[in-house]
Amino acid sequence: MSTLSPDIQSTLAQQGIELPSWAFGNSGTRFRVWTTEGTPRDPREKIADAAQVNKFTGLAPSVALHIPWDKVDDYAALRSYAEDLGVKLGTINSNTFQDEDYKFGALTHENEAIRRKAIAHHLECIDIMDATGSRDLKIWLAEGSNYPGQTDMRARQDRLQDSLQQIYARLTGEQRIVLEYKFFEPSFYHTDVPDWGTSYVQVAALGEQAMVCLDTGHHAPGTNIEFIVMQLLRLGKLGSFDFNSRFYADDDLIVGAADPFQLFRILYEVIRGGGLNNPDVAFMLDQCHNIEAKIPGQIRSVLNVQEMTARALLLDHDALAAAQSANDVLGAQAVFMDAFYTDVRPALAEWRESRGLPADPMAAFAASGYQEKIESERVGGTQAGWGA
Ligand code: LRH
Ligand code: MN
Ligand code: MN
Repeated sequence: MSTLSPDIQSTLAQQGIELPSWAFGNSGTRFRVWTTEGTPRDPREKIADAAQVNKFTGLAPSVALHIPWDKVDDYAALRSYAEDLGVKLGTINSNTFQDEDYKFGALTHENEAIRRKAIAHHLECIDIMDATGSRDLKIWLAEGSNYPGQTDMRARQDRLQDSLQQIYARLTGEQRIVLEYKFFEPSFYHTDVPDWGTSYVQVAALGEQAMVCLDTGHHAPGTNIEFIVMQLLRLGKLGSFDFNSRFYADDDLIVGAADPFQLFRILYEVIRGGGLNNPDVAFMLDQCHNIEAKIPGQIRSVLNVQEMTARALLLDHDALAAAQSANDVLGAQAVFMDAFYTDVRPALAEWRESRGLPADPMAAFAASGYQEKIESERVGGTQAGWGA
C-alpha cells in the first residue's frame, strides 16, 4: 500500500472541485432525455444534492449555475440557502444556445439588435454574480456555420471581440471571464471559438481578468490535451477546467472513466505548472449522468480526480528530471508509469477516515437513505433537466 506523505496529504486536503448544477437534473442525448426518480425540481434541490457530494467526500465545496436553467427571483437568498448547506455558489454559465434568436449567432451575430440582446444576457449574468458572490462568468458559444462560404468568419471574430469587450467592461473587483472553446457542435463546419488558440487570442486582448476554460471533451480525438494545459499555464491563462471524459465526441461522461491515464497526464502537467490548488485555476466538472444515478455519479467523479491527483503527486520529480536530462527515454517513462500504476485507493480511504470522512463515500452515501428520501419526497412538479 502506498503511503501519502504529510506534504501530499496537506495538498490533497486543499483540493476543491466545483460541481455543475445540471449534473443533478435529467439529461440525455438528442434522441431522448431520460427521467429519474428523485430528480430535483428547482435550483435549490440541485444544490441540496450537490451538498451531499461534498458531505461524503469533502471535495466539492461549490456549485456552478447555468442561466437561465437556474433562474430564480432572489439570488442572495439562493446563496444563503447554499451556504447553510455548506457549499458556495460558484461559476455562472451563460447560455445562448437555446434561444430562437441565436440560430445564426449571438455574440458574433451580424444583426446588432440580436448581438445587443446576447451582450445584455451576459451583463445580467454578472448582476447575478454580484448577488451570488461568484467570481467567474463562463462563456461557451454555440456559434459558427455549417457550410463553407455561409458566413464571414473573420468579421465574426471582430464582432466577438467587440461583444466580449463590452461584457469585460462590466466586471468588478475580482470577477473574471473564462472563455470556453470547442471545435464542433452544434455547428459542424466552423465554430467561432474552436480551439485554445482562438480563446487565448480573444481573452488576451481583453486583459488580465479574462482566461481560457479548457473542457476536456472539446478536442479532436488524439489531441494532446496535457500539452495545451502546459502551454496555458506557461502563459498564465488557464482559468478553469470543465472535466469529463469521452470516447467519441463531447460525451460528458464521468471524468477518468474513459481514459484514466489521460487524466493522470493532465494532472501531472497541472502540478508541474503550479496549477494545483492555485486559485487562478478553477477545477470544475461538466458532466451529465444520462443513465447512472446522479449523486453517486458525481461522488465517483470527484473521487476519480482525487485519485489521479494523488498518483500524480507521488511522481518522483527528481528521478524524472535526472532521466530526462540524461535522455534516458525508458528510464523517464518508467518513473512516469510507476506513479500512474500506484494504487492509492487504500491510502486515500485511510486518510479520509482520519479526517472524519467515510472511507468509502460511495457506500456511505448509499447507506445514508438520502436517495430513497428524495425519491419519495420529490413527486409532482416539473423535474429540472438539461434545457428545462
Ligand atoms: C458545451 C458545454 C458548455 C455548456 C455545457 C452545458 O458543450 O461544455 O460548458 O455550458 O456544455
Ligand atoms: Mn463545458
Ligand atoms: Mn461540452
